[in-house]
Amino acid sequence: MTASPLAELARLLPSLQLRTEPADLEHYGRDWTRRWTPAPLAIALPGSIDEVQAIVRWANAHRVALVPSGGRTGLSGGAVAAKGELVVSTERMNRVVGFDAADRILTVQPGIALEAVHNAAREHGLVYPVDFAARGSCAIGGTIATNAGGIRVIRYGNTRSWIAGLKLVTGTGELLDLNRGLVKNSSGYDLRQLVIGAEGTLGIVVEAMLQLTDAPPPSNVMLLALPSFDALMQVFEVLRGKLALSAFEFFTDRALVHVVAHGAQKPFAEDHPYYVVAEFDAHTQGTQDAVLAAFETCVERGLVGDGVIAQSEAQAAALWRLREGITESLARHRPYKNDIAVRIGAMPAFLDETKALLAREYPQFDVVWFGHIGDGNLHINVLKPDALDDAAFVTQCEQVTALLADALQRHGGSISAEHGIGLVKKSYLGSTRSAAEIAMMRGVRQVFDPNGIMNPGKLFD
Ligand code: 2HG
Ligand code: ZN
Repeated sequence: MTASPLAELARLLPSLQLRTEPADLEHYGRDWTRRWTPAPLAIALPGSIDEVQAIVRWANAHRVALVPSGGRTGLSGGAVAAKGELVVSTERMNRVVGFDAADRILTVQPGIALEAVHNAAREHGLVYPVDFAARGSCAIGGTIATNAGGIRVIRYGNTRSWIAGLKLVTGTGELLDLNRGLVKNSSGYDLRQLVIGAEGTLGIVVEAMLQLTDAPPPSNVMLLALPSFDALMQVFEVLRGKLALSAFEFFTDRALVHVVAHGAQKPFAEDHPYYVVAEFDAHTQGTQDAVLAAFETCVERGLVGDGVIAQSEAQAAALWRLREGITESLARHRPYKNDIAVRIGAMPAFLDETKALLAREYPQFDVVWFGHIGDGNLHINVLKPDALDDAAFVTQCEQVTALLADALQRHGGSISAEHGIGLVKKSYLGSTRSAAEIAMMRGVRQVFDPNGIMNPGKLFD
């Protein structure tokens, strides 16, 4: 690549912020996967939809690959730029565009952080219910690109359920205004839903209409220690029958070891194999009784080893930290991430089988399981042993993922639940989607992006 296409871009758009400093290439070229060496051509920080369109048209003319980039908190390599691409960062497009009270729609630019969306919604007495630990750093555009899930999917569903409309600059530079906030719109293909989860391969989301909803009633949190995964599933059944659950999250003893080593408070004197953080509405007089009844049922059936209910907001936050702090606590072990989904009913068999398989075939690995059990989503992090070099570790982890992919195929699951396919899971896409489906996805991509400039090499080659 010569410098001239970039010089041409600078000439075309004199007010466009373009960065080529090595520190910027390094910073914007990587995401939280940290596996690839960043090597972008340059970083563009457009400030308007017009600038994004002009960049895409320029990229088509010069066949320059573009990597749409938000908070780069992704765990599948979807925002990595390691092959001379132009990173198109939405960082400067981070404003609330407007609020429509009648429709309860907050319109935002794509670079706004999820937490800023939460705060803006709260100012209107409402909530945007998608939530997860990276809320302070991730950008809403990235959550749309991956159809992010998070901790309250059992009540609210994924990002997909909350996007009332979006504006997309397609791979040809066309601006599409999709769905425009309509609740009902039975007028053919819902292109908005195609874009959600497309990992930036169809275009760049330049504006989103977020559906807000009523703030939930006050909640409380309990932490339970459980003797087995089977018990955990039974506890889920009991609790969802007796309480209005908004989250049901789990982690294993290994996750607890790491999160405690990272500064969280050890919750119980004894060790237990499994733990659950359950959040539930706690606004009615009857809740206290229901909680006690649920807890008693679980104890009578021998399902619970120990338990605690938060007595204050600070305690609730401390219990949540045990779950939400896991990713950060594992980061220094350079974990290889797996983010799988199976139907809830298939989870015990999948977990028992794969946990035993991994312990037998890869005893050298510390494998940390945690995730969103209420919606069938398990995070399986394989930690790098100090003795193993990076390349050997990745090779072995890819064998682990191949085993998981095989088990997922048998159990009817998916190789990515909420993190996307990106670069990390690209070679396993065929274990989750049929050849016919992948061929159709390629066809769709061809329509939106005939020159293949949008995030090439992600999702599929
Ligand atoms: C979570 O649920 C995130 O905490 C991150 O999806 C999961 O680090 C992971 O593997
Ligand atoms: Zn998660």
